[in-house]
Amino acid sequence: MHATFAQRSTPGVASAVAVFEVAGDVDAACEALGFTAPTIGQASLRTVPNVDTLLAIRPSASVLLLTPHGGVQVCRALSKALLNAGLSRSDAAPAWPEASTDVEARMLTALGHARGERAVAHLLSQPSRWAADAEDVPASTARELDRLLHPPLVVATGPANVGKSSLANALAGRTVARVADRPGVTRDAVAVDLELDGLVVRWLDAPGVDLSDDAVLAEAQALARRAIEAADLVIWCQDGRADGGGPEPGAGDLRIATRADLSKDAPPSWADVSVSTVTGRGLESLARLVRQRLVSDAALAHSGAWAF
Ligand SMILES: Nc1nc2c(ncn2[C@@H]2O[C@H](COP(=O)(O)OP(=O)(O)OP(=O)(O)O)[C@@H](O)[C@H]2O)c(=O)[nH]1
Ligand SMILES: [Mg+2]
Repeated sequence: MHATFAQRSTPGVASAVAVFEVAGDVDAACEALGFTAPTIGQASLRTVPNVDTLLAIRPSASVLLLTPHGGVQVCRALSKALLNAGLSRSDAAPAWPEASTDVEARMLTALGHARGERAVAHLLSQPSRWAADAEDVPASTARELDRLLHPPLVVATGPANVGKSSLANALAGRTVARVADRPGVTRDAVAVDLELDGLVVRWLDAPGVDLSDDAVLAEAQALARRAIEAADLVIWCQDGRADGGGPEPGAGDLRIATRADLSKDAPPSWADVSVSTVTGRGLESLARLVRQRLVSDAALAHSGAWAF
């Protein structure tokens, strides 16, 4: 069968209705999809099994417009049904002669942009899952897996002079932010892409939250607060020896006790992990915790097909 399809409405964006255009051998395409082709020049209600009941409009012999409900999941399911029926995507990636399926071609294109060990491994496993008609991963899992391709924003915040910038440098393995033993060193937040436990994240090293000595710093803090609102994960950093007690309840999604080498005591009970940028202690655990909070072990272990 020679038939192609393209989603004409914006993929990945929910709307009242979506529009898919099928071109080529429309009769064979409809048969493969499990319904009778509409008469040329007419619009009829049709049901794509397990997907949706939709309006099928046939303006000419070789063109069919399908207008399902516009939810993201419905569109994904229809794309999958069209691929399974033997149609190829005309809006697919550039040609990959070595690809034997449309999904493989899309995977090769995605691979070209993918960064991070886990993104690559997960993309490589998709064509066989699609070929085996594996169930779709649930929407919540897809949202986590999408972070493998679109680096999530992580903001490190906390009091001044506790080692936030030193942490960014230690995780990056190079100097990305200035460090000094006095509060207020970081002004404008410094952003760096880091691979943490196989996941690339955009790490933002924010200025200390507890200083208000000048207008420039106050402005930098206001910008950082906006970044925190948009963040996928907020990391609260505080010196593990803090006498004033632990962080306020709700400070950060993950709480780190810093400068662990300076304390002989057990890590404070408020901390999810205790780190030292001098000895390297806790850095690997921190990387794993960050990755797990953003892309859970359960999402990575899900055997379903991911519409990457
Ligand atoms: N002993 C020890 N010192 C550290 C550690 N991490 C950072 N420091 C020191 O702590 C001081 C402050 O470090 P920064 O990384 O600049 O702290 P910051 O939180 O970014 O500070 P601001 O940008 O001013 O908010 C510096 O003198 C660092 O060398 C650590 O793990 N152990
Ligand atoms: Mg700093």
